[in-house]
Amino acid sequence: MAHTKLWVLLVLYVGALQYLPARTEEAKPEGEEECRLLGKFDLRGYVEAEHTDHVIGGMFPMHFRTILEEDPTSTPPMSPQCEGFNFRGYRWVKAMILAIRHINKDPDILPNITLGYQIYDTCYTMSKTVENSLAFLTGQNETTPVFRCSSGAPLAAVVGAGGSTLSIASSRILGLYYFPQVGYASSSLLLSDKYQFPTYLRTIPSDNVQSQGMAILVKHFGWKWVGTIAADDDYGKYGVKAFKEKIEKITRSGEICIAFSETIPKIYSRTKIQKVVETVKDTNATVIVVYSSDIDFHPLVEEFMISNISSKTWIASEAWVTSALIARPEYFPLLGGAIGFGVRRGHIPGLKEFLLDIHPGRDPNDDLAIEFWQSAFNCTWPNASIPYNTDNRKNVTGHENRVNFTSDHFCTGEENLEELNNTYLDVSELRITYNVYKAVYAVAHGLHQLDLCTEDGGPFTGTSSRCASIDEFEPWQLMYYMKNKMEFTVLNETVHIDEKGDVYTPYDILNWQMNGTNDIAFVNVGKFNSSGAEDYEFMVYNDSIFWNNPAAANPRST
Ligand code: TCR
Repeated sequence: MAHTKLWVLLVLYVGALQYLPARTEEAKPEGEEECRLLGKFDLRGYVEAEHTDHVIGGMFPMHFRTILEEDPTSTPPMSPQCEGFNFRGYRWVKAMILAIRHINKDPDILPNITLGYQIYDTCYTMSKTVENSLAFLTGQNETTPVFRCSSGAPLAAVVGAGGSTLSIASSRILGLYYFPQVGYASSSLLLSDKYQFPTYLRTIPSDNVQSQGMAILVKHFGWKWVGTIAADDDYGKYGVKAFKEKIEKITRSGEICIAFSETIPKIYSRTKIQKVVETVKDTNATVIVVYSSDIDFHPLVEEFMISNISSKTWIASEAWVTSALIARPEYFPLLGGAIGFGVRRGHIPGLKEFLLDIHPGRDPNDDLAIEFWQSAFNCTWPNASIPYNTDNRKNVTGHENRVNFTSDHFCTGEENLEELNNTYLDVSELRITYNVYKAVYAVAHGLHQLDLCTEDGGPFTGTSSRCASIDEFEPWQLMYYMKNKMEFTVLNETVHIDEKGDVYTPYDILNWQMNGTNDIAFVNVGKFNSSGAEDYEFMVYNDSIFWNNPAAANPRST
């Protein structure tokens, strides 16, 4: 019954985007307008919904961007295409799938239940994320089966959606129906507000903690002038805002001052980026905080390189501190010595083997595996319909303009994955990947609690047992269990998610150094542990830090 209600509400809510089902067309009462197709979803994703009791949804940035349409009003609206294969995002997807397999094999958690998954690509954009969220709720899309109706296994919860701005958008939709959502990377402070995001939980600490850590770090080293650069999103802007507030809180007035505050545009604009570069060139401040994802920061780094910026000390936010996109030896003259905060790291047994278990020849419909292979080995898979390495952005620094670029040699399928030196296979810094794994376990734990409900012990009035049945429950009933008693153990770590959906795990303080093999090493130079309040633990080993300036010493940013 409630499903029908949900369905009706959604059709009303998403009228503009919805492909109304044939059912409505058949029963067209006299005088009622015929339903027309207004737009199309094109959600390339993974489904493993056969023989599963419950499905967990996932949203991951498997691509970096969507291709902007030249003139979107001359054709019916179509979902934009994506480009720029994201190896790191793909590793997160694999971690989710592996977590589900581990849970299915584990006799201690949901013993008689098989979980499946439905994973969509957000392409790191808002529009795709909103599409995905609507598809999760309605089961309506062009390429994957309907699963939220009586026939298929129901969707229990959603894991995702990557960046904060995307999680906020999807959470506003999922929250309407009290649909549980567990984030693995969205750390914006905004998401702790349960009035706005009642069903959002996460396995990454809020940036309230990281910003406090950065402020303490700046004070610890006695820097007076600090510049800030933020990505133009809910992560960057709120992170920097919290950093400034924390500085005010822990220092006397005038002890630490903000030299400048810049933002990195969300849509590539060389002019706007060059303005940031000018500011950095002109400033006397030697310490600069950058709160941004690696994807957004990268074009600015390219532009800094062209301008030969050096001798700055960069304070890195967690989203770029260990990113392979940014931590490249050629950027070391600019960014070497950076000090940043990394969330807790973990080891996932069997992940490496699972990552290696991929081949484009296995399933001709596995577009992502084919695209992975093409991008990893710079080759074209015979008869593949997926373009390789396209870049439709205009005037991008460091790239020649490449549209529909094809490699001049074919992939043989014999390429050696183990020799691939690429972030996909790098399991040495599993931080967000580990959070993904924990997020899937959080959902499974919630389901397990729901299943353990015993007669009279349940909270739901109106049913004889006061329990929800694992075979047929509503999303808000699962949410009850995910809000209460969220303490569970994953890979020997006890995870506790509080009533605001937040976790508090310690940060490693990392410093970029060059190791003997001409690679960047993220050297652990300290620890920060806090719940955002006054009592915290902060420790840095000053002597272990590499400073990237001619004096090789703590810079005086005066
Ligand atoms: N929070 C960012 C997104 C993000 C991220 C990452 C993206 C974080 N860490 C690592 C890629 C890789 C932390 C947000 O938007 O909330």
